[in-house]
Order: sequence, then C-alpha cells, then structure tokens
Amino acid sequence: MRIFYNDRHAVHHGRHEMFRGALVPCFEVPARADLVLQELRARRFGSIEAPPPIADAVIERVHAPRYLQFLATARDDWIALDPANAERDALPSYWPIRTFRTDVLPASFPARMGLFSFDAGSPITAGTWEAARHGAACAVAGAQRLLAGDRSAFALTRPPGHHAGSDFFGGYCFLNNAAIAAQALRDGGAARVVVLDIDYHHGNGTQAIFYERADVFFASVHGDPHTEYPYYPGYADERGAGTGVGANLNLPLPRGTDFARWREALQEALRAIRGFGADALVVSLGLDTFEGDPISGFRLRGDDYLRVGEDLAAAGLPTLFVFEGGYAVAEVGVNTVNLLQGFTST
Ligand code: OKP
Ligand code: ZN
Repeated sequence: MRIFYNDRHAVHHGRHEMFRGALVPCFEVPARADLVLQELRARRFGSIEAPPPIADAVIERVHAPRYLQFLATARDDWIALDPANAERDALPSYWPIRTFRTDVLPASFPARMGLFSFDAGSPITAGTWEAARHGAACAVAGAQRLLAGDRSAFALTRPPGHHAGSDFFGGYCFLNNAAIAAQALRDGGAARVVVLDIDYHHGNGTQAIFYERADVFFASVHGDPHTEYPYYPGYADERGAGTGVGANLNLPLPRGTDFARWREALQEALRAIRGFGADALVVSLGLDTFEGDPISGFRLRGDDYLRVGEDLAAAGLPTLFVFEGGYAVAEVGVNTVNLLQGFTST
C-alpha cells in the first residue's frame, strides 16, 4: 500500500481550543500523525511517499473560491488586526445564525471568520493553510493511485478534513481531504464513488458537499448527534436532497456502543455501499471510536481494528484511506496500522 505522508503537517500546531468557556490545549496535535508514521515504519508497512503538488483548481472542485481566499490570507489578516496576534491562534467569536445576512462578505476579519466556521475549537495557526493544502495533495495522490489500478492507498495527514464544508471550517478541519479525493476520482473517470466515514463524529462537511448528488454516496457510522458533536447534523432521517435522495446514509449510535453493535452498523453501511454499485471507496478513517479516546464515547479495542480492516476489504473496492480523528495519542498508531493490516491481509 502506498502511503502519502504530509511531511508538513506539524506546521499546523494549534495552542488552544475553546471548550466550555475555557481555552484548553488542543486535542488535535502533531504527535498523532508522527506516531502513525512511527508505527508504519516499525511494522514495515507500506511504502511512504511524498505527494506530487496539485493545482488550486483541484481543491476548487470542492471548496468555494471566496473561502479559499479567506484561508489563504487568514493569518496575515489576523495579525493585521493587532501585531500581538502573531503570538495567538485565531478563533472566531461571532457567527451569523438564521436571520442574519450571509450573502455579504464582511470587511471585518473576525466577522469573516465566523461566516466561514461553525465552532471555536478549530484554531487557524501560522501553518494551517500550508499544512491543509499539502494534506489535500496527499489525498489526491492516493486517488490517482486508485485510478492507476492500485487496490488501496493511505493519505496520512492532519489537520483532518471531514467536518469542513465547501465554505466552512470547524471540528479541527479546514480542507475536506476525503471529499477532494472523491471528486478527483470522479474527475478521473470513476462513475460512482462512495465516501464511508467511520470517525466517531459525523462527517457533516462531506455530507453537505455531496448532499444533492447521486454520483457520490456518503455513509457514516457515528455518535448520535442528540448528545455528540457536531450536534446539529448526522441524524438518520438525512437521506440526501434533489437528485441525491437516497445517496446519504447516517447510522448514529449511542455513546457507549461496543464493537459488536458498531460492527453491525458497519455491515449495514457496507450492504448499502454494495447496492450503490461504486467504482471506488474513500474511507474517512477516524480512530476516535477507540475505548480510550479522550473526547469520544464508543468502546472499540485495539484488535477490533484488524476486523474492521477485514470487513472493509470484503467490499471489494479500490479503497483510499484518509486519516481523520483519533486522540488517544499513545494508541492511535497501533490502531491505524492494525486496520490497514487487516485490510491488506485478506
Ligand atoms: C474532529 B474529528 C472536545 C470537544 C469536541 C470538537 C471535536 C472535533 C472532532 N473538547 N470538540 O471528527 O475527530
Ligand atoms: Zn472525530
């Protein structure tokens, strides 16, 4: 398996996220990807490569130009507000909800930050734009390998992507790597593509990007939004809209769900994926379903990820894995490589 590693991921290193009224240290830290890389090397799994650069147009197939322009200059705009901001990460404090105007692009940077985001937990740092763009290149390189005939590939990158929509960031995500890869697969000739999201948190960004489309099926197994982040989307009755009706499947599960029950939901998603008749599969690979995850509530154990990999392989599709969440830093490497090894063992 070729592994496209984002060797610039660590330039995105947030200091704090807002949590219940306090600035707390970020959970989404560089060590996460470092430890996956370390475990891949220790187990001599796959070939680790740098991705070729991609054109802006590839990212623009998924993200709105005005959002990309916002991200590209966000750091400079933040420091222009106050030179002392060079020592601080940028977090939004204002959001346009319901009756507010969202068609006017505000001149104020804090107002623009709120327009393009949905939480205060996703700091924009000095390296966010560089790390995120390079991550998208890793995902696209993996998609290109599938189009060239490879059975699988892995984009090892952070920040993650599945909460980012066409024109918003949040949930530690800025560019939606899985969606950009799925679109690259479509543009490269795959007629029907599935994104299967097995992160603990609903992939609301990916869902939103493909919600009205019949050519990309989105399926997600995740914590019930009644109690779990991102709270507002992720319910089972979200089935797609317009020509996309029926091409969106949400399987929310209660906090505390164990592997046996989680695996039944995975099988249900895989049955739907078989019915869709896809040419390629993109897996949004979150490892925060692990029992030891500090911000999540499922109870998968280390060895369970071998079985998850085997189950995914049984779908029989060219498969791109894209790294998403997983915050039990000490175990995230072993759990990730267990899953990949389960996939390649069959
Ligand atoms: C990103 B991904 C923790 C509260 C939760 C947001 C979680 C984002 C998860 N202090 N904050 O889906 O793993
Ligand atoms: Zn997650």
